[in-house]
Amino acid sequence: MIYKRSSELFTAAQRVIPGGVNSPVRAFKAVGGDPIFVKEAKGAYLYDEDGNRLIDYINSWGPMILGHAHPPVVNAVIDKAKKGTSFGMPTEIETQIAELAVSMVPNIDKIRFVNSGTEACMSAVRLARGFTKKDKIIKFAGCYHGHSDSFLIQAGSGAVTFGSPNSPGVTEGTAKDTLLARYNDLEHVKSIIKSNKGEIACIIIEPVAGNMGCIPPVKGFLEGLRSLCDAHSILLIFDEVMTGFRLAKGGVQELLGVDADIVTFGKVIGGGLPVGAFAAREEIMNYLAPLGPVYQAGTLSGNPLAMAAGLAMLKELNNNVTIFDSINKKTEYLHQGITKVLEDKKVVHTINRIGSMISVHFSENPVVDFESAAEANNETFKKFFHGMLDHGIYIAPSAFETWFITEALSYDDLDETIKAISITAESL
Ligand code: KE4
Repeated sequence: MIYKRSSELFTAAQRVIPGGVNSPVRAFKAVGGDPIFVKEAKGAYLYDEDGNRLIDYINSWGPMILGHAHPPVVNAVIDKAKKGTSFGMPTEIETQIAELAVSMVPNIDKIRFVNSGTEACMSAVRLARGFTKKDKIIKFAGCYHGHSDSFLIQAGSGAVTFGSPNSPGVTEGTAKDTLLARYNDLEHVKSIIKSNKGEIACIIIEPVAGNMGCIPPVKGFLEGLRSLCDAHSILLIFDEVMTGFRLAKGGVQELLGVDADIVTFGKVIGGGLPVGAFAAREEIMNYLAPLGPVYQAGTLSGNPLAMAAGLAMLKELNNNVTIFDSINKKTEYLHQGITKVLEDKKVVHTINRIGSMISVHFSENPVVDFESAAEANNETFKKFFHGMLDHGIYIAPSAFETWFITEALSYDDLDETIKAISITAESL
């Protein structure tokens, strides 16, 4: 593959944008080489600035569950834009998408829209602290809840990709209120709660982790967290920015049958436009301004274009729930294909998968938490990434990410992907 034009554009971008990107994980720093500049995308395919067609397994890090430029979403945005792009006033469409989201997701009565997953998680923690009148939070090493100060302690995704899971700029004062636990380790959570009796406002977790690769919760883990939260008056926050409206219509709460107190959303809920949201039962949400004392605001929150994209997306999913089964079957097919070719080539690996989230780890051990994810062979991953790219397959440029499957993928696309893996595996 030739990427001459992308490299030229990257050189120009670096002069005026730090690192040439507006989000670090796009920079290919972890895998080497210059990032690909995309010109346009349709369905399962990206078309880059050099005219290459790539099969996309990032899908904007999750939102494009129905494929790029999905007509109902695009048309909704076009129609809405003709009537104005932002008002800073309430609009009917905000109520429409709120009603639909509340009808799709268990345990939520009210929802507040913001502009990113970071904003949703940051606001959810502030709300939990305000509601419980306690300061400390528990997060899990390797989980990523966006770049708000409280979360950049052993964070996953781009933070760990660049070896800065604890970012400079986060004060000791902030860091001291963030307690760090091991994912899938209930005993560790119990010991932290014991050492901080009466001080913990919430536990925030990716109920299926996606920012250290895909790591599902072991049986009983989420249920154990629910019991601990009930016993100690701690709010359980499910960060479903990645899993929401992807792993099931009602997200992980529906899929695994464990109730959260607050749920955060992003990605799919915006249909590719900047939307985040957080939701809970009425008793909690009514603590938010202008009703209650917990302040949270945003000039572009509930932006009509973003709401139009999100509403069109949620309607598609709500009206065709067979999509979830179809996309899960495609992911299972891909899993089986990858396993076969990597075993044939005797490549040491382990694959984690749940629903339409899947990740390949070049490790002989099970990957169940951040520590075991970090043990995987990153050099092998780099070769794997570039080998796939050379064959027109675009996966996340980091070993600490999940592959995002889109319904737009055909089985021919999956076969092409598996074939590319088979060829790439020869040089691993
Ligand atoms: P944003 O602020 O990036 O919209 O959402 C933050 C966030 C919160 N919670 C979870 C579970 C998330 O996965 C994310 C963001 N995901 C990463 C990809 N793993 C965003 C990619 C990027 O930083 O560019």
